[in-house]
Amino acid sequence: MLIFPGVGAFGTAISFLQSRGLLEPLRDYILSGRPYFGICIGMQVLFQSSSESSLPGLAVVPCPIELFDSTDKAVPHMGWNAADLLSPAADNSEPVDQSYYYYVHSYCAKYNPQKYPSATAWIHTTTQYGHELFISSVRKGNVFGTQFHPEKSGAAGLALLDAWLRNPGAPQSTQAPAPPTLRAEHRLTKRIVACMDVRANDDGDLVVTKGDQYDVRERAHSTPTAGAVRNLGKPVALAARYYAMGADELCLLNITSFRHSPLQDQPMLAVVRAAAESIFVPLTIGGGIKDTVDPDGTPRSALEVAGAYFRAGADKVSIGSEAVYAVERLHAAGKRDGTSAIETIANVYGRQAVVVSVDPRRVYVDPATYEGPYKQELILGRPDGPENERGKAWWYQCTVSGGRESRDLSVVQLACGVETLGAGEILLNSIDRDGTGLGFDLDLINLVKKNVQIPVVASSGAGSKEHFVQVFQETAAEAALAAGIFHREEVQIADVKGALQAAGVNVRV
Ligand code: 1PR
Repeated sequence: MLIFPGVGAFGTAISFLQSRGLLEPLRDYILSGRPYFGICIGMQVLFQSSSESSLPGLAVVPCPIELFDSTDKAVPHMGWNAADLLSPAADNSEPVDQSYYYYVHSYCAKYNPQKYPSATAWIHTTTQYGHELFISSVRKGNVFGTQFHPEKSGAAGLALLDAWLRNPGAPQSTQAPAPPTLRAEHRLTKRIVACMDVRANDDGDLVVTKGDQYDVRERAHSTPTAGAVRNLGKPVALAARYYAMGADELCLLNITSFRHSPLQDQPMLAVVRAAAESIFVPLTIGGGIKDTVDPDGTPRSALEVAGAYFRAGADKVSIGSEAVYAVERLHAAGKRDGTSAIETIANVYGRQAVVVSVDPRRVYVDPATYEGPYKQELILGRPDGPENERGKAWWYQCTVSGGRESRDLSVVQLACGVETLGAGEILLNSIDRDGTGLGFDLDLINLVKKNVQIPVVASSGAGSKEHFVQVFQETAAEAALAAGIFHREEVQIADVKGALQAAGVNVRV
């Protein structure tokens, strides 16, 4: 049996297979009738072509892979969505069931039986994203392919893999396939992300910490721990707990790795490796994804650093400071030069694997006299907002090195710039709201959402389950992230999802 999982760009996948002499053996294997299971790019290579690249695919499935239409939705399609069977097996032995599965891709095989009638026999399930239907899995004879990632789809995905391993041949269906119909709404769920900020404590052990407005040291002067790095537990244990509690994604941010080379930072790689062994939802790793030089003088590119994290088990990498510098260079040159970490990583691993973590801080100004460059981006404090914000006006300035240094760049400039460079998602923090429990910064989220097409993860300030309902009702964020309330067990992930369901927000429960 051959399982070919993958995340990446179509052209890179095909040219790697070609250059390693694997393309023809792969075709021969598939045509030999032995069991094949392709996941994501491992499914896409079965198709005849992709608009992502000029290289041809294996052409086992006679239809092309195309880019999603981004006029009515965020692209990439990222998160948990359904997979509807076209013709259920007579004995109900299909591995795909009514569960939600995890998707992360910008390109897909569009459902178009009129244009590609000979591909119809391959269609196993379809899925709706926005107002487009696409082929979310193919199955015929010895071949099975899923656009979604069973290995990242929690218990449902593990059950699917188990069922396929037991019975890899396509079961016979007695029913004629029922053509899918377009629904009024797609079923992509809103995602709940648990975030762990990781750093070495004063004894050199990696711990999960949590700051208030990015200050992670204990403040209370009277306690014996005053001034020490706040320790909220061990990263792998906490990650496993959040997986078991139903988090849709996990995020591990190495918050001090901008100081040194992460390839020397074996404990962080070990944390990722250990977490990925027992956690079957997507894992984003951030901190120190940049070109760097090891202490022995060996240069390491951001691509190498990211590759080490992907091989250790990360699904996405999150870039902070380096993204700010890259957009500054983009503005100075007026065009992309292909060398930034965002571009080089997206080129090999696909844009969906590149998250940009943004750390904006408010700059308060007098709206009556402000004539600076960010006039169009000014926000006026809401009359129903937190008391200390009412009647004030501000713009959002980007920072680097965990908020330690401010740069002459607004959050809108950064968001648009990283989208141009090829980022696939924005993790939108707020230094002002971080750790305050005052709720997400809705104005900030709406401002960024209005300016980009890629998905946005709302972060910072969650203090109650109602804040999650509010962020999804009042903004178009695709996901919401929290740290402190989950670490302190003030709110359970199940309670958040219960409140969202009660409010009519589609979530995975
Ligand atoms: O610049 O590429 O090395 O990346 C550094 C990464 O580390 C960035 O993603 C940056 O956001 C993060 N970081 C750096 N310093 C800190 C700090 O706290 N001192 N943490 C830090 C950022 C913010 C969120 C937090 C939410 C939710 N953490 O991730 O989890 O605000 O918190 P809440 O729910 O408790 O309010 P680079």
